Amino acid sequence: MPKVKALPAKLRRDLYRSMLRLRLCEERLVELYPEQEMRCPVHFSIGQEATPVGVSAALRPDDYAMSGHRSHGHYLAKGGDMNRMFAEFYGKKTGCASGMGGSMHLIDREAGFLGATPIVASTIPIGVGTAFGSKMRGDKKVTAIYFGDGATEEGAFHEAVNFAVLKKLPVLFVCENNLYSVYSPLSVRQPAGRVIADHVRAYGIESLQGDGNDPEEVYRMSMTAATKARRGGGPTFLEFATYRWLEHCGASYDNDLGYRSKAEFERWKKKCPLLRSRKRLLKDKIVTADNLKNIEADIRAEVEVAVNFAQASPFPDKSVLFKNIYAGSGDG
Ligand SMILES: Cc1ncc(C[n+]2csc(CCOP(=O)(O)OP(=O)(O)O)c2C)c(N)n1
Ligand SMILES: [Mg+2]
Repeated sequence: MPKVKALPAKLRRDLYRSMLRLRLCEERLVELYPEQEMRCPVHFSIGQEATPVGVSAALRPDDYAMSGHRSHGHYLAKGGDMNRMFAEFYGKKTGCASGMGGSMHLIDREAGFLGATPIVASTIPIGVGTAFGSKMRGDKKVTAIYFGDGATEEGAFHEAVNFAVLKKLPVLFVCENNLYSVYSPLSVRQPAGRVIADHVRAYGIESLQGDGNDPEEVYRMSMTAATKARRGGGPTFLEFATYRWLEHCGASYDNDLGYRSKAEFERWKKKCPLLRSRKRLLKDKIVTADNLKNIEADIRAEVEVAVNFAQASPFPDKSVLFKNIYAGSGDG
């Protein structure tokens, strides 16, 4: 591989910090979830932090992003409010979806995070619509749409890619390929030997694969794609290889179920995006051990503020229960 120029030190440090923020948020969530005060299903992305962080660093604050059921990292990395995220987990009025949505319905319009819904692939055409709007307005904004390998098996994905290519829309299709859809590995879902990125290329879209556990690689690829999109060059499909550590849904490990091997799990744990980044930053003298400690302490304090905010917030009033269920039934 040709040698690439190193990224600026500050950016490399920021990428690490941002990943640690996602990790510590979710680790705190793992501790608190069994208390049963948060009653929404939760899909963790521990192990998958590098992709949202690398993509978001390539986006501008007013660019857009959308996601699905596993969206904490996508929301936070795009600038979503941490206090309001925890409040949403607790079903509180101060939550980012007013406590009505839970973990799978995060939204922060001010941060450009236009929403997440758990119907697999459902936000892909919506994100393409957003990008279509940007193109019509000429506002130079880019939309990043996150989804898993499983979502590429949905019809909505294929229609959306075709339309984005046809209209040359400013979209980053970001596929986090973690090898599984719930307990089903790719081998029982797609023909042997298929590479998702190759398959999708047939639509006439630039389609690339990258290391989804390396925030710097994700950043470089996303930056190239975002710059192209902003200049009118159309969409890019980015397939990032990564791995979820915890069970599909919930705060436990589920390796005892036998749907994936211990050896595979251990192999991916060694590729922990934080571990690798930390090693590289120390080796390149971008940070010291003391810097790392301070970064961690700062983030832990921020997370505690968010948890306290959420716990101290009131529940929504019962009168809102039937609002926002059908168009026109709520406040907007
Ligand atoms: C249309 C639809 N079908 C099935 C489900 C149930 N379901 C929820 S998450 C999930 C797995 C999706 O896998 P993938 O897209 O690879 O995302 P990952 O969970 O691996 O991040 C499934 C099948 C759903 N929510 N929506
Ligand atoms: Mg998957």
